Amino acid sequence: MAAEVAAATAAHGGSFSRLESGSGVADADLVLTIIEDDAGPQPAAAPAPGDHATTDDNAILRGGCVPITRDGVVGEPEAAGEPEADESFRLSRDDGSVVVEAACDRGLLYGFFHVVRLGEAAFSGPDLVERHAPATAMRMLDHWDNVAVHAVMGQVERGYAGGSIFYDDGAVRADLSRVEAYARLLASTGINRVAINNVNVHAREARLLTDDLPHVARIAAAFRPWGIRVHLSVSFAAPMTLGGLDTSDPLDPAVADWWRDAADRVWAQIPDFGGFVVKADSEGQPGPFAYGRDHADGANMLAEAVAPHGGLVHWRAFVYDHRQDWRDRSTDRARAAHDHFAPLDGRFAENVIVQVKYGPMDFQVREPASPVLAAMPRTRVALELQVTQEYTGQQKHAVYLGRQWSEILDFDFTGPDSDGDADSASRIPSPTSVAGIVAPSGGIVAVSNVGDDEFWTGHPFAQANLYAYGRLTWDPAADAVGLLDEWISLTFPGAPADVVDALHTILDESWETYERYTSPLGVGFMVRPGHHYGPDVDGYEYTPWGTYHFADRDGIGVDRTVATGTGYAGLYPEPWASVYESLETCPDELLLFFHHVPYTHVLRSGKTVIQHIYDTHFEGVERVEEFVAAWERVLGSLSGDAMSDDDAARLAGRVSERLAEQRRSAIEWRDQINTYFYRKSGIPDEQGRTIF
Ligand code: GCW
Repeated sequence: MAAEVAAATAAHGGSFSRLESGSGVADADLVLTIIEDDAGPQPAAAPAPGDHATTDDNAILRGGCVPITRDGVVGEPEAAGEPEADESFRLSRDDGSVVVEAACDRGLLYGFFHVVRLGEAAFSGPDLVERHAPATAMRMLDHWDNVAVHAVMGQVERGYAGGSIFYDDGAVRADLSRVEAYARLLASTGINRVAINNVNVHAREARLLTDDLPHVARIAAAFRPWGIRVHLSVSFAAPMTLGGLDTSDPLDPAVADWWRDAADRVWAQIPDFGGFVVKADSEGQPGPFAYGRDHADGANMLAEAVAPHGGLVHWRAFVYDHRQDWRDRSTDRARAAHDHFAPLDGRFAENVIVQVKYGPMDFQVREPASPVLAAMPRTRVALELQVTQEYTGQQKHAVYLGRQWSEILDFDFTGPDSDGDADSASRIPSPTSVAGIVAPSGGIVAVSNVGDDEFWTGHPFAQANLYAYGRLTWDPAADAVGLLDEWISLTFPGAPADVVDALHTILDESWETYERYTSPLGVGFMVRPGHHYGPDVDGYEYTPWGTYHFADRDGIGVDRTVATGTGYAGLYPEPWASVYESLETCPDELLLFFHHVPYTHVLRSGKTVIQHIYDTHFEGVERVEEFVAAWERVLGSLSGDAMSDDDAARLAGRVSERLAEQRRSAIEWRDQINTYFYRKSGIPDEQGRTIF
């Protein structure tokens, strides 16, 4: 296979330069040839049709239009808001021969990865013809990487996999070979946009937009052959800090001019640049509020600057008062994004995407879907997920998040009993589900979990999250455990059945396991302030951050009802507003998010709240102990044909060390949570287990 791919590579300006390695497909089974068809412009060094076909070919890629060359020259500019260049492909199998056809080279790329993913299975089974297309054109990863090492956050904010793959020693890396490999890796999952710096834009990082542009252009060149566009996070105060103006008022013409010039300079160097990501008036970042303007004023001014280039503005909806008074029971952080953004629906420019975290708080292990997603039908909205495990074990704990994301993507705003569930057969999400709302609109974004760590993600199993995230952006209806299967078979090709079983034992329900031993019933947080790792029940209880549980001797939970609480439940469309409002219908797993209840309140499961807390915390630790045992049982089976002894030893060492920490941490969570609530409530565990 390698020779044919290499030949195709030359024709496509290097696009396929590395596809042959690590595909896991035996040489004899896959011979690739790219045959140009009539659609679209031909690449400069296009092979003649059939050039690389050989008589024993049994897989052929056909494709044509190449809208963007390796140097970033855009063939046909895409109008803002138009669908992206066609990324779809057609796969047909006829008597064991597989043909992938696509109108554009990106479709070919995805078709190629599809065949690699299927492996031997691509060539067996009945004849078929399938068309594959991504559910959304916007499949993005945001890096929270800093150029410089930040005093408190380190280099990568909420990064748990070492330093940045983009920057080193205060500058863009001279050697971007790791970024090239990363680009291939992301493309194989379906990602097509990457923001390369932290949304908290510090002084050094602000200059990526100006002084560092030639280096940003190098990063863009590394991503380009893989169909991935680069975006930058920018500071709203840049006209002042970089431009020397005395204001960054979005309605001041000098400010708008400054941004227009800045955008012109970016696109002059990077013709396929994606656009700007903005965190404004949030957690101390500058924004339009300082000038009495609102988020639409701010976003639209930037949108106008990037519009001539087909650029986008991702404007984050993560806006809340992080200096609130805990004594003030009327302020509810959960309401904030809705209160700020819903009234602005219809005012945002067409090339603004309002980027909304999946829940109303902050990437907790369990939150209801953000009502903002359903509240802005005249605005392009994107869903924001967090692949980096800030609140879900920081890549020390094995926590597979694919299940959580599937649940969020499937959440249907028309109600729990409607038939509007994402239809996995047709792969078309219900238009009223989260996936259905964002797919034709702003798409899906997530915070990356990758760093310069030798396993990319710190915990080797956290790679499964990166993989599943990309795959879910392409197909939000994909089965999350099925994606885990894919990841296991691609990452550990040929692994013996006991290893595969152990990986499933550990990962399949690891999200629920993590939920069990940490904060209960949707109440969230209870983590140590600042770094957010490990338990601290009252860590945030009397702080300005707005993340409270209100536990006292009688009960726990936040009253977010319309009748007696903050009114948050009423921000949902019916029937959810009523479902969440009522104690009878509120789902158990979100009970303490919506209600303050006595410890003796009986859940729909039949257990009291306090007994549920005890039981889940004991069970959570027991499950982690099963993870440890499952891993120990297969340590001797890791090395084999597909993994050298050295690789197996490195993998075993890293995973064992992380599992030991997960076990220690889970016990710490169990004992602190159980003890805290036992002491508050005075109610003993029905089973008389040890509580301190
Ligand atoms: O979850 C919080 C994090 C911050 C982060 C912020 C955000 C980049 O603790 O580190 O800042 O969210 O999403 O902007």
